Amino acid sequence: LFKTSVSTAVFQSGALGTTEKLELKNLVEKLAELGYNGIESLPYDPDEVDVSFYKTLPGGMTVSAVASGGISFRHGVTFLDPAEEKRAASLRLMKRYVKLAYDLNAPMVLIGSAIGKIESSIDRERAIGWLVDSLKSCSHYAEQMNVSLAIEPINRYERNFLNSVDDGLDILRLTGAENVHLLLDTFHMNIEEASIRNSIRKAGKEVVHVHLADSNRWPPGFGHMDFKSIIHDLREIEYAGFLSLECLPKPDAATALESGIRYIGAL
Ligand code: LER
Ligand code: MN
Repeated sequence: LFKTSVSTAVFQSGALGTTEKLELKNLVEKLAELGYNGIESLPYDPDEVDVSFYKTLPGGMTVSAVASGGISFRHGVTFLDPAEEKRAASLRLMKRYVKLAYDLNAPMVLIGSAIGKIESSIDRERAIGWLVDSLKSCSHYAEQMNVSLAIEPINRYERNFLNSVDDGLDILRLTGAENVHLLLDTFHMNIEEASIRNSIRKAGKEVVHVHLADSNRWPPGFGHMDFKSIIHDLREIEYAGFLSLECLPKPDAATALESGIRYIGAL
């Protein structure tokens, strides 16, 4: 049986373009009641997080991961910003997310949209060099706190490189850090991977976190992806992390939460 969690992105207006908003307190109570094992926190700013709240979660829930998307969509900076001071700002922020993960006893920081895009004025190799340098710097910092980093391949409509598992594995190779791994998001995989099965097998032990959403980014079961097969493949690679629901709050937030865990549990 896999551990399950839900990303607060599902309920925050702004993230994922969603409009529904649930009070965090109500959300965690609902998650515990439904039998989830954890919550994935997506704080817009690490300093705004009430650490004590996350330390006393109901039902023995833990923080499955801290997501760092706020770096780009709240603070407007990324690892690949052409302006050096903005790249430096994104790195400083990322380290605050790492410290937050440590404070919340979360095993990892998720690095997705904070990576940014390669601007047309910037040479690709140079941009990848910036990314790798930032990841190395973060990984050294995170290592001291026993926190891992999970890089997320994101589909081509949101990012103009690092879209597939192969691309992610390339970045891991270039970074060469023991605590930098991969986050696989089934929604992005459905768009980018030639074979989800082969990509999961190829990623193997590098998979440390999984985002679940169906082909239309609704909860699993509302689109046309074969989750039975995905779950089978994750078992085969002996995946031991969380299956974390990161979907649109469709058909509505309560149904997304309820059907999410029911569907996963039945597979
Ligand atoms: C974040 O985990 C993600 O999947 C992105 O699509 C959000 O922009
Ligand atoms: Mn995701």
